Amino acid sequence: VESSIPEHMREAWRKYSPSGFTTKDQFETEIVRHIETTLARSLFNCDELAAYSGTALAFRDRLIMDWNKTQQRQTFADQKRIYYLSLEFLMGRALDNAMLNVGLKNVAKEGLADLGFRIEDVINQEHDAALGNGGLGRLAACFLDSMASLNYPAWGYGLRYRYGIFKQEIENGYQVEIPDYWLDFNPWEFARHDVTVDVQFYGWVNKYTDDEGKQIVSWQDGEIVTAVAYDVPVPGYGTPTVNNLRLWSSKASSGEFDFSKFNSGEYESAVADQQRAETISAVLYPNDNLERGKELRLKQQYFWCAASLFDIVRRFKKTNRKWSEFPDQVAIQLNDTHPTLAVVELQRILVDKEGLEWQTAWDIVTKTFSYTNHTVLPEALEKWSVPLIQNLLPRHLQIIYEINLSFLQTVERRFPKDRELLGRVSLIEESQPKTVRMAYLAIVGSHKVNGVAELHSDLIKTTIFKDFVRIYGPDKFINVTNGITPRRWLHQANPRLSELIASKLGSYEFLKDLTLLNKLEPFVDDKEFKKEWAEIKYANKVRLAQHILKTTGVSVNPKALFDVQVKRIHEYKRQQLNVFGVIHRYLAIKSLSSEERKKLAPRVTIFGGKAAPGYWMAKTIIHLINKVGEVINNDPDVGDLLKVIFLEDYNVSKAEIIIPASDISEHISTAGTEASGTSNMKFVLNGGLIIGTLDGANIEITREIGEQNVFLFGNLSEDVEDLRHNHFYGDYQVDPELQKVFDLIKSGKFGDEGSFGALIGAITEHGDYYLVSDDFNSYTKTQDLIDETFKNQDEWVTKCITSVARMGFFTSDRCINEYADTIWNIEPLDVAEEKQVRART
Ligand code: RUG
Repeated sequence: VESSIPEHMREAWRKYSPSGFTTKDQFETEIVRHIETTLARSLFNCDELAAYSGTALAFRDRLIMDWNKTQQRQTFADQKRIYYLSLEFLMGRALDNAMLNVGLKNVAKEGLADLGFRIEDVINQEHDAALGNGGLGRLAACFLDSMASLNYPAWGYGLRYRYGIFKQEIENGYQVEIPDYWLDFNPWEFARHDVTVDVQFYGWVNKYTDDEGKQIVSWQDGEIVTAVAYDVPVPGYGTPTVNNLRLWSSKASSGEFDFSKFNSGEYESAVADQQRAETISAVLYPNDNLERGKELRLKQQYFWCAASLFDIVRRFKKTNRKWSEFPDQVAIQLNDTHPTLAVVELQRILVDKEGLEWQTAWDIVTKTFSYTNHTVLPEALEKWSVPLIQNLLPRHLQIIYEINLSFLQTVERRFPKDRELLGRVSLIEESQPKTVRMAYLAIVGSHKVNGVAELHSDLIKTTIFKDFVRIYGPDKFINVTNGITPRRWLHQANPRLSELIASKLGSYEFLKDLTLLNKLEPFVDDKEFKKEWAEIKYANKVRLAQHILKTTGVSVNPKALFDVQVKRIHEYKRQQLNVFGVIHRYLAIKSLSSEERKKLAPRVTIFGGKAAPGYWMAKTIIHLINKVGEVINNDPDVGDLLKVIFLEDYNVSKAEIIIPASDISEHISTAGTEASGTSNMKFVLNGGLIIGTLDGANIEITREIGEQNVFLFGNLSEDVEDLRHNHFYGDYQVDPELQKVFDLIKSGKFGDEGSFGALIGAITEHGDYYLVSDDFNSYTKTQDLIDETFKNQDEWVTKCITSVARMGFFTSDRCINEYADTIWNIEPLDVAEEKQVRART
């Protein structure tokens, strides 16, 4: 490398290279230095935010050193890397995670106490990095943690949105969206102003033959926007590996506004270009499981794919290898279809820029990419309008057509008599306007396609991608069941439970090998252990009750059963089923005498989650929950027997408080609609039980922990189609108990009969697509069973402990190892030597 220091001068570097703090005194020195010099504050004006900043900077220094070494080690090792392309990374807070992964949280706790701060207050100052909508983005974050913890040479690539997912406020029961500007002070990112890529849009394609008779294709003119890299360190747990997450930010390629316009007084148009460029990475699209086909979104996708591909190719070219070796050095995972243009972009680079033959290039492309599908919902499957692509990316559209032609020719040769098949699998849908089916493009451009839970992987093979299984054979389509990182979702979120488990297992090794949890099972009869277990759950519930009181003003009894449903609000996730169940319970309470009421099990039903701003039905569900809460929480007949809470602005850091406090959580999607779900795993790992349908990962969770430990209900996915048909053509009637709930809503008891009427109408008049009525009886009966079971606390705790002991499978470490072995073909890097060096120092 040209800019590196000559060998004979490196000694000084090595001598003075900082080694980072390890003791409390060193930590205090670092934090005070940062507060006084970096932040220019002093002990006279050091508030909690300054203490957070100082602590974060001290830990950041440590991470940077490991990060630099990791990058050097990976470069020297020169082995295959995995690049994880995701438009969303829902990272949450970084400080607590960094402290735990580095293993110095206690040092920080004591050091901060000496300096006058409680570590919890300091941690709470951090703004969540919320660059994602829900499960898909959080999965990407768990994967980064696992890839680093397992020492895989891995990079994440994403967009550095200036605004993450909006903040949700509830006003008069309605969701209100507030922009989430999160970059005021972000010590976890490093602007690499020297790492930039110019990305082209619009323009036209010039095809000509050069003097040597070679076909040249050149994409000309249009608009250039510059991508600037921002790097975020991703520390592994208990390892020196710190991987890199590279996020791209957009800026005008000229760098500045137009000075000549400025001088002539045209201030607005002088900055217009700059603003247009910056708009690309300005805001995360707030839709979960919904695609809307907007040009800016397509621009975001291409901007990010082009910058990432340029960067990956640049790194590969430094190794001076032949192009044929590209797939031996590079694996690229497409997280959903959002990065599918990367397939087209790599083909463009190889053919137009590097001069490879079409087929040679295409072989490299398909060996490099693999694609994860996360949904079968039609409204979430991306389709881009052909005229839109034609205008924005004219060369890419040509390449897509060429890929399609060659693919359809292959299909035709294999299935010569099946004309309809060609129409069905074509990458182009002959609609008005024509569209590009991005999932099909991703399949054709990849060597492996995976679903995210067994049922889901089976469903994609038998429904949306059935024809492709025929064409490519079944081996291309595999399942990798999702997982979660136990570092954040047990150790960080529930430190007391983690400590109790460690005390029984003898170490924290289970955080690296979650299957060790099975050693807990023999302790299910240990009275003292069970008592401590129950005490920890109770303490977590007290903490949540305090949060509820502070944020909603409602006082809840921590001894009641806490029933939680927190996730994005979506009709398929069926929060409406839950709230109808709540009203049913309310009616039941009201019908009892005060003596009979004493026998009931008190319950707190807790909801949380955001609705996409344009999703009216989802917003109406939020409104109904809040209105139902207002009535029930203020009804003296009900008292502690039932409380209904909607927690505002559900996000990763709130999940860390809510999940450990749950007794029962709800994963009640219509069978066949939730690809996996991952919060189901988090809740069980934290000693909560679940009520769920036979959908997504609920099925595998049940298999692992045992049917006796799960409250299952509802129709099966194989029956959904017939049931839906029956709603229109059979003698369909709404469940009579549900009808009573509807009658109460319609009476105006909860206000706003008009819009709530639409929620009811979806079920009574518009075919009940999500099978709310079909599953209602089974749902409420199962809730009654939960009440009964909860009364026997000893039996309940036994179920919880047994379940936790059997959750080893659901770590994202297992999941990442499966991707590495079956899809990426990559090996972890050996860090034993580095660990020894560290142990000696
Ligand atoms: O809805 C799915 C979840 O079931 C799944 O657990 C998660 C991670 O695999 O991805 C979610 N998802 C799907 N988010 N967006 C989509 C649309 O493709």
